[in-house]
Amino acid sequence: PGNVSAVHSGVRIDTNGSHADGKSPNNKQEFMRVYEVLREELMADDLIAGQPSFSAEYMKKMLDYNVPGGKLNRGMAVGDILLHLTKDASKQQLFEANILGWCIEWLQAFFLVADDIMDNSITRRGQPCWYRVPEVGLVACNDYIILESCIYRILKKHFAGKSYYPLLLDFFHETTHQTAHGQLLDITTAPIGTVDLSKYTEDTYMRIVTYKTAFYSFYLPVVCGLLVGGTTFQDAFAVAKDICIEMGRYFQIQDDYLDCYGDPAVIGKVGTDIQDNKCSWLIVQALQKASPSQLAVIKEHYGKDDESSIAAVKQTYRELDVEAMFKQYEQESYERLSKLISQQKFLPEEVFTALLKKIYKRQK
Ligand code: GPP
Ligand code: MG
Ligand code: MG
Ligand code: MG
Repeated sequence: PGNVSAVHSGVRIDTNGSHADGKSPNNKQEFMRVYEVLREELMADDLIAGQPSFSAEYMKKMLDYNVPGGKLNRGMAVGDILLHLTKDASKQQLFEANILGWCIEWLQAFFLVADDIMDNSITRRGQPCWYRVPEVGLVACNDYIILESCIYRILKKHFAGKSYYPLLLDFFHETTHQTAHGQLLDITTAPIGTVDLSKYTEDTYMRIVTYKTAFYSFYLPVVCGLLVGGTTFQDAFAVAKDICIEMGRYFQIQDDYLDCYGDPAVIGKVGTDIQDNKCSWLIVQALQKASPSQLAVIKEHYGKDDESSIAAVKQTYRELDVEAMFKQYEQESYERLSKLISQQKFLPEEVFTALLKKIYKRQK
């Protein structure tokens, strides 16, 4: 055993019936090979292969630019979760987990191409945002539709025969619905040209981050791992949801922190939350502590796209030591999560501790 490989679109993937090596974690090289399999399958589609070559070439370039270049935390998590869930997962199951991992990376690519247009962002993953590539521009709107449609072609090809196929489809659709409504709240809390600081409440903030980030970034990977692993136990899903939502909130609060305090060379993107008028964790905290004169500075400068206004807001953050508030929140959040994880009895702790370890005190 171990030397029988299935050939998928010319790329060899080891999927024979023997067990995946439960001791070694899912590896990145293998995960990248699955990307190539999926991309080649998509490109071999009758419709796409029949297009004039410049169109097929555009598609391939668009996929390579937007799908594989991130940290791959979400995508790789599905296989990791499967391996933590069951020590005797088969290689075929690991392959399926990695395919679902890529579906989540495709979903993320769809969201990011769209989000960067809405946020008027500059760079993403160390390169210009896709819509800023000269020959792309607003064709990016069609591209994110194509990115989303790829998910359902991949799911159909690889999962249509599975008993959990309807559940998978429903989870991807439901997650898109949740994320889009989180995004709607994010955008409508920050209308261009008007700053209404009374909108920036803790409650609105928590709704934004729960819906725009937590479901697709944490709950969806865990659900995919559970389904491939054969879990149908409802209590396991309920526990996973609670923990993943808490972890997703923490993750987005880190994203808001890094938008202002992160190093663009490390995070691969330039922060725009202050000039974009965003309901960020930092401004919500600052507003709760600000003196009347600091409030006046924020009112005057928040949401203005010029360097001196951005600097004035950052100066107020420094005076209030918002950075220390974040560090304190980070510690409390880590402790709360660790407790939630150890208190539940339905799933192995490593399913969640491995996720948490990857993001705790992250710099990017
Ligand atoms: C992160 O917000 C949330 C998303 C990328 C989800 C977008 C959802 C859509 C339906 C388009 P962010 O703007 O803080 O992310 P970043 O800092 O990476 O731009
Ligand atoms: Mg953004
Ligand atoms: Mg955004
Ligand atoms: Mg952000």
